Amino acid sequence: MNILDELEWRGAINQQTDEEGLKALTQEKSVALYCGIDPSGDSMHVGHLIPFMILKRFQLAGHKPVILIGGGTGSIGDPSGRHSERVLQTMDQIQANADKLSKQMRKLFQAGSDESGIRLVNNYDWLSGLSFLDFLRDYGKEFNINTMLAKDVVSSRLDTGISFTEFSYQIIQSVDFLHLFQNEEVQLQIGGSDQWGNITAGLDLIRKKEGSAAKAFGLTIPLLLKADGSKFGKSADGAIWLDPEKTTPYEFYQFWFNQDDRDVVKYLKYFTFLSKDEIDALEEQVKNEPHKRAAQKALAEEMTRFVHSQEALDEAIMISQALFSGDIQQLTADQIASTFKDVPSSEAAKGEHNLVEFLVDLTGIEPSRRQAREDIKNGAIRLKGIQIKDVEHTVSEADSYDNRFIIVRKGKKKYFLVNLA
Ligand code: 485
Repeated sequence: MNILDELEWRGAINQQTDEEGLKALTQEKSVALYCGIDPSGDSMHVGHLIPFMILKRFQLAGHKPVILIGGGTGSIGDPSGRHSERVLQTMDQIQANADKLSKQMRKLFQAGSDESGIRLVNNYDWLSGLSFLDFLRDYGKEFNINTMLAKDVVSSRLDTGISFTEFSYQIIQSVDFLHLFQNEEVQLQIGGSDQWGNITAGLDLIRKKEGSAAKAFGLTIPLLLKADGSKFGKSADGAIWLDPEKTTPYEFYQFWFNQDDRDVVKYLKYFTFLSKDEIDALEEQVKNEPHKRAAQKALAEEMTRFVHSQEALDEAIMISQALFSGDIQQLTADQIASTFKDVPSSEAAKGEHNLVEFLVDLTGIEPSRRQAREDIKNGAIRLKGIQIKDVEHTVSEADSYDNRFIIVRKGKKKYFLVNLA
C-alpha cells in the first residue's frame, strides 16, 4: 500500500496541497519531510503524538523524516488555535524545554543528528542568527500583508488584538520550511489542521524564492475529537503526558484502556503500528464481544510499550490486575506511592496502634468508633488488601509497605493512603 493510501485508510489526512503531485513524488523517490513542535512545555502529551507517528510511518515506507524542535519559533509563540496573546517564556526556560523534548524524541524515535534514526534539528540554529534587517529584506518583502491577514489564525484575532510578534510567526515557520527545502531536501511539511496556514505560507515562500516549478507539499492531519464530543487526551486532572514523572505508565495505560468502544478502532488506526488485518480483527471483537475490551487492551499495550517500555507495560498491567482483584500485597512501596497518589491521604506516626483508634482518631477514615467496629466486624476493612475482622487488631509495620505507607480499603473500592511519619 502506498504511504498516502495507508494514511487515508487510517483516517489521518485532513488537507493536502496537491494530492496527485505528492502521490507521484512518494512513488518515484524517497522523500524528505518534516514536522515541527515548539518547546512551550517540557513534555509532549498524547495529542502531539499522531504527526510524529506519521513521520515514523513515512520512515517505515522508505522516506526520510526530520523532527524539528522549535527553539527559535518557541521563543515567539504560534498564535494558531489560540484566542489570546501568549506570555513570552524566558530563553532559559525555552532552552530547558527544548532539551527535554529532544530527549523525549530521541527515546521515542531514536532521533538524532546521525543518519540511522530520524533526523532531529532545532530551528534556533538558523533563526537566532538572522538579523532584523535581513529578515525584512530577504523574507518580509515576500509576504503580502493582505494574505497574512486573511489567514484564520490572524483574522480570528483581529477583534481581540494580536501583537506584531505573533503576527510574524507565520513568516518564521516559512523560513524554516525554505531552509529545510534548500539544505535538507525537505519537500513536505506535515502538522495538525491548525498548521495549514503556516504550512501554505511556507510553500508560497519556497515558490517565490525557488521558482514556481519547486516541488514542495503540505499535508495536515484532522483534529482529534471523541465520540462524546469532549477533547481527546485530557483526563480529569489535565493532559496525558508522555513524561512518566507527569503521567505514570499505569495512568497512561489506564487512559488508553478506558477509551470508548466508539473511539477505540479510530485510535488503533491513528496511534498504533498494528496492520490493517490486525485492526480489522479487533474491530470485529468490538462488535461481537465488546465486554472483553480486546481492542482497548491492544491499544493500551501498544501505546504503553511504545512510549515507555515493555517493563513499564508489565508493571502497569500488574498494578491494574492488583487493583482490580484487590490483591495488592505484592505491590512495592514505590508502586503504591505512584498508584495511590490521588486517593485521599492522611498521616500517622509509625509504630503500633489499635485498629479502631487508627481508623477514627489518627486518620479520620471512619467517623466514629461505633461505625469503625461495625465495618470491621462486617469485613469491610482491609489493610494491604487483607480483610481484618478483629476489632482488637494492632496496626503495625507488618500492615505497611516498607514502613512508609498503609493502604486502607473500606468497602468495595474506597482506598485511603496513610503516610507513616
Ligand atoms: O518550522 C516549524 C516551526 C514550529 C512548528 C512547526 C514547524 C510548531 C508549530 N507552529 C506548532 O505550534 N505546533 C504545535 C505545538 O508545537 O504544540 C502543535 C500543533 C499540532 C501538531 C503538533 O504541534 O498545534 O497541530 O502539528 C505536532
